[in-house]
Amino acid sequence: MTKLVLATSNPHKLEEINAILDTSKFGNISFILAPKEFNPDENGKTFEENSFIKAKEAAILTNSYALADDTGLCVDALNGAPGLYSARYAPTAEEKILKLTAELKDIPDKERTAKFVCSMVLVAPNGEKLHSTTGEIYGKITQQPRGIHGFGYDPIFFIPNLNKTMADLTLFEKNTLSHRAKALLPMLHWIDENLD
Ligand code: ITT
Repeated sequence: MTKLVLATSNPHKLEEINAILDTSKFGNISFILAPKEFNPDENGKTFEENSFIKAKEAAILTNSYALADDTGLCVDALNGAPGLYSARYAPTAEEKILKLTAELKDIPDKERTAKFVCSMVLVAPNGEKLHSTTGEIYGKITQQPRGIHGFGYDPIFFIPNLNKTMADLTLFEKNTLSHRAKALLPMLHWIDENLD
């Protein structure tokens, strides 16, 4: 059994990752949430730098292998914002959604393109970076939130070919196409091949 710490304070990420693991062939890999003291200073200049900062802090705190997920929503009409600042854009998910839809209120539908980016970094117990992966999904920002599933920005992230928002998708459906799943699967392969 390979046990790793998931370097996050966001329980939704653990839930999604555990659900991906449940339907994968990597039943030998499991994740536990980072301890309460986990409080990294996410001052990197890229998603990968922030992911590394988080993974390194969790690895050193727990003396274990640690995996971090740094995610952001990049909106083309806002030159990639909120991007790296997606978590700090507003205090709650509802406020983030209100602020973003207000900022985009005069932007026509065809210019509301956006992507979710997820950067995963795996770190050894001594803090050394071992591997990194990235996953992305393209969509559009809706005028109004819709859907009851998911978390964060999911209710305003529209996937045109499904005619659904990310929050219209069940956890299982989100996990077949999300930025997080696209970053996680190659990472699980790497862990399976390289860690005991
Ligand atoms: P950790 O840093 O502790 O992992 P966090 O929630 O702050 O938790 P991020 O910095 O990666 O994690 O997330 C940036 C923001 O994007 C934050 O507001 C999240 O709620 C949101 N977010 C992350 N993953 C998302 C997803 O799959 N769908 C929608 N929103 C997401």
